[in-house]
Amino acid sequence: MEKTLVLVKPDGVQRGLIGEVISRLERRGLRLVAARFLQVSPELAETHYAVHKGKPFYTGLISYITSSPVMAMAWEGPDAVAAVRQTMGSTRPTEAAPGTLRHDFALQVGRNLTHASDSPENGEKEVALWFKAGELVDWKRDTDRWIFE
Ligand code: IDP
Ligand code: MG
Repeated sequence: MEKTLVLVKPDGVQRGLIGEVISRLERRGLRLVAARFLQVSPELAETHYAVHKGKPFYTGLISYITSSPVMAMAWEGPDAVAAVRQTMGSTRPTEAAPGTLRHDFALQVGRNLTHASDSPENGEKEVALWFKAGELVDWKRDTDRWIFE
């Protein structure tokens, strides 16, 4: 089953929106696999955002993600990566579709509430970066057959 990493970033945690994010992903039908509430170290932040190193917003991005705890989660489902990114909305909140998290709860790109993996390959990589194999729970829900075809 495809897996994706979701972070409720420091702004979402400070604003009390962890439950809102989880609730939307649950209602969508995705299955929670792992969760960890943590203060992100500069090392983890730099590895996670290595692809953005050198960009003008990089330094601000590292201070943003390390400024307060985050809620890190792994979710799974068919097309989990695309489904979660759709529920999050576009990177820039003013370009995010109405009804998405970033539209409904954010205004600026530097405070856009969530992270979600952008490809199945990165989903695998990021879940492995944030969680040890033993922290991923392999389970079935009674509702799975009504959500997964
Ligand atoms: P994504 O989070 O939608 O995948 P990316 O392009 O991977 O977007 O950028 C990672 C994060 O970096 C964004 O979510 C946002 O927090 C931040 N970011 C991206 N572009 C800018 C910018 O132009 N100014 C400030 N922050 C930015
Ligand atoms: Mg990204």
